[in-house]
Amino acid sequence: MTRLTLRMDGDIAVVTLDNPPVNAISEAVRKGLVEMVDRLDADDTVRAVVLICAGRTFIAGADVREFGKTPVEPHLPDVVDRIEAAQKPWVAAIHGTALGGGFEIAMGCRFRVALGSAKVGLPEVNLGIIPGASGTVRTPRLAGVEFAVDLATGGKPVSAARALDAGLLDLVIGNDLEAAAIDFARQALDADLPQPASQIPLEPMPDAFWQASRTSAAEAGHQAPLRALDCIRFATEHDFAAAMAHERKTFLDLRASEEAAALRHVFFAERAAPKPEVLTGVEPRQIKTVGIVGGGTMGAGIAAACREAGMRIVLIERDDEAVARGMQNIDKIFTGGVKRGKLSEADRADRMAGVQGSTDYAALAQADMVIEAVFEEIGVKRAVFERLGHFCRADAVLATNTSYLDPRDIATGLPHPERFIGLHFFSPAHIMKLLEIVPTPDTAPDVLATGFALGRALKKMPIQAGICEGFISNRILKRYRAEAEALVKKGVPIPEIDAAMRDYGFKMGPFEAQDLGGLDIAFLQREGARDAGQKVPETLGDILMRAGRKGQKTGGGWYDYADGDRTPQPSDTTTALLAPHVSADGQGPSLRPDIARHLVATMAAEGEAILNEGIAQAPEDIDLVEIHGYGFPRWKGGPMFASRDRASGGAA
Ligand code: T1G
Repeated sequence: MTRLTLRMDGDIAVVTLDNPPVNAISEAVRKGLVEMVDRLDADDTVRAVVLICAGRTFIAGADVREFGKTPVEPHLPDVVDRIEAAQKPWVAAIHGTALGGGFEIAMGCRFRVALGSAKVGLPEVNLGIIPGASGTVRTPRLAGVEFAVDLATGGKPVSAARALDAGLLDLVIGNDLEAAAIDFARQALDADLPQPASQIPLEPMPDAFWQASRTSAAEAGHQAPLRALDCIRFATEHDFAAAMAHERKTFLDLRASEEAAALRHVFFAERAAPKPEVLTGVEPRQIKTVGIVGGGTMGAGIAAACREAGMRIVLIERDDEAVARGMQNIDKIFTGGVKRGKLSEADRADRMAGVQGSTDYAALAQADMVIEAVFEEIGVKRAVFERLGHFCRADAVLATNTSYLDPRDIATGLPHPERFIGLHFFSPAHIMKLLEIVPTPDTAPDVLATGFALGRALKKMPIQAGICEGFISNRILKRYRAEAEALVKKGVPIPEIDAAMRDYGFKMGPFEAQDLGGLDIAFLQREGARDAGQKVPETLGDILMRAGRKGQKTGGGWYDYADGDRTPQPSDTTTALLAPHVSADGQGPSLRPDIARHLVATMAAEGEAILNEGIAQAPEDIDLVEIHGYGFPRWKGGPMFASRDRASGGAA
């Protein structure tokens, strides 16, 4: 329920907007603001107006839920213009995040004051659109063209201090925002009012600036940043009215685009996934101390991520030397943060002070959760959990980080199996956001809720996955790679397949990625399955592995690599090795868009099977797994979204 309330503080009107959860600008808000301007303009007792918001934040933008619908008057640009033209000056009082249309409304006000903790920004490009209510026209007038280009094409909010420095704010306030804003308004009346933003002149910029800006805007991989840049440039070369018309036309064009639909799909999917409805009301267990068994790359990454979230860490390794190595691996991560300026030396020391290393499982006696990250072999894992079952509290959550093994096999014989769960992290675990949460049939609901709570605490994207080989992520990856190899067998050149997926928006194609990570990892999985008696067909990757071609680490895999150079070079050796398996009749797709469409449809087909088997809870979860686990381009929405027309039988 939207409320726009008015109270008078002497001759200053205080207008408070209350539209939970983030004061998004709905149709009712737009109408209410215009009515309020008319009302206060007509009231002679009012000399100035403070616009402030209730709840957690100033207006966080237009209501994204209205984007799929036909725009309804009053349109936001007109609301902003109406506020700017008000007879009494309006002062925006900002806390939280004034974003998108929220900041555009603030720029329509004559003044802007903010708490020091506030942020302002124009994140529209993250939704595949551009600011549509003067963000590309007023921002350069207030803060200069360069700052406006960074803000509108980068989509990242800036601190109140930076915004003040740039000229976007008039005052930064320590506390009591409303009282300070009222005082500011009263004092402002004693001086000449500044020009409205729309009347501040704009200087054209040299071509070189626009070329350089274009290059960096293009790095986003989709069109919105480039279109925002175009609107800012147009604003420097035309008058306000023409610039507003150009911005509006661009905004409406992008608002209807496939990329904007995809990015909205991802926006809502990312907010739904970490809070599954089935867990509503289920209280997670408190996690303050986390044990990590295994201090290798994965264990150290998980330890660093948990420590960064404020948890105490107990690292367990098999001997003192391994403990020392594990501690170093964790310290290296925090030292990296110091080198990148993210952490101070004191921060690093504080982080490490919260990490205890030991060879004695008794050190886990008080751990609330223990995550195992040891070698991917069933015997090794079972031995770890046998000891955990003995040394840990009965209510300690015990988790395996296995990628491929069946968690039920690992938990065999474990006392209190209800507290066991799979937590599949992705390497590097302190960076990759995807976390697959894999309950067994015995896992208690509050333990599942604890997995999700851990994911949220670590600022990851927690997605529930059922038990099958590879869960959601590696099962689709395996199918994707197999289909890419099938295209090679049909005569589609390896470099063309990789180029097709890069053109589609991936940072790397399937073969380049395998060379980077190493062909040996998947090869060992296949060999392990074969040793266990499973029928696993020979793959092209097996042929390369048996020829010693593991990828970059051996100077050659699918591609050749010159010494010290990581640039993939087409390989005659690989061509010769695979020639007996490549048909000459070239049945595969030849155009890159067709190659990409075929491989994305293959991922979606596997996703459909995963949904039908109940391994994934929703198609959105599958899209998020691919986006956050394997770099599927966000502006394509994920394989399920990208192939949705195909699934419904529509034109793809
Ligand atoms: N519209 C509708 N709902 C929104 C929303 C929005 N803009 N932003 C957030 N929500 C909901 C969200 O779905 C969730 O709902 C709850 O608020 C908390 O969000 C013309 C057209 C503001 C920094 O892009 O960046 O203005 O799941 O979990 O982590 O130029 O939300 O609880 O039911 O993310 O504290 C521009 C998008 C729009 C801002 C808060 N604005 N939002 O983060 O909470 S385009 C944006 C955010 C525009 C004009 C154009 C973040 C946040 P539920 P949350 P958070």
